[in-house]
Amino acid sequence: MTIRQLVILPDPVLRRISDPVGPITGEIRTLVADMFETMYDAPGVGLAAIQVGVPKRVVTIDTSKEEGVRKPQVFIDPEIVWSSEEKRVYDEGCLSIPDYYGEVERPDRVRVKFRDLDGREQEIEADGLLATCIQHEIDHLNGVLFIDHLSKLKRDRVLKKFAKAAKRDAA
Ligand code: K2U
Ligand code: ZN
Repeated sequence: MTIRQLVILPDPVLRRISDPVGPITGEIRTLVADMFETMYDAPGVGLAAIQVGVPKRVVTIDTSKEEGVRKPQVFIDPEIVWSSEEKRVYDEGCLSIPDYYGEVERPDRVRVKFRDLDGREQEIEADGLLATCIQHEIDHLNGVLFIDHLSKLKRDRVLKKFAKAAKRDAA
């Protein structure tokens, strides 16, 4: 397994729309293993394949809070098939937008259809942190970032800050 490099804002790769996975190959299994290693190392509770530069609709999540207890979940070609009317606000962060947080309102509960790593069709209902995280990750698969849900003023401020940092790093 390998810890892969994270794609950081303003890299335009983050704006790509990821492709369906199709058959689950050995390459996809290696990608998933590397995504978990990268996610745990960050640390984070979720990761989309585009965040390690791979435009495939693959998401890894682990919302377990207990120290030393892991509950890894893989979502291949996930799609939200139902969202609750009730909303919930969460102070979100993003491994591709380090050290920046903002309040995002999303449906409190969602039903998600996906395939697991064995290719079996699954459907779950998520609430709490898992609901917020899976919506955040599926946004990534569609080239959407959590800052896109903030005000234009806040979004432009973040984009300017990260563009400046990228220019400084390139010099
Ligand atoms: O996609 C990512 O960048 C991973 C995020 C997923 C996430 C975003 C918002 C809300 C929940 C999860 C990272 O895990 S950000 C770090 C983090 C860790 C614990 C709770 C919230 C955010
Ligand atoms: Zn993110």
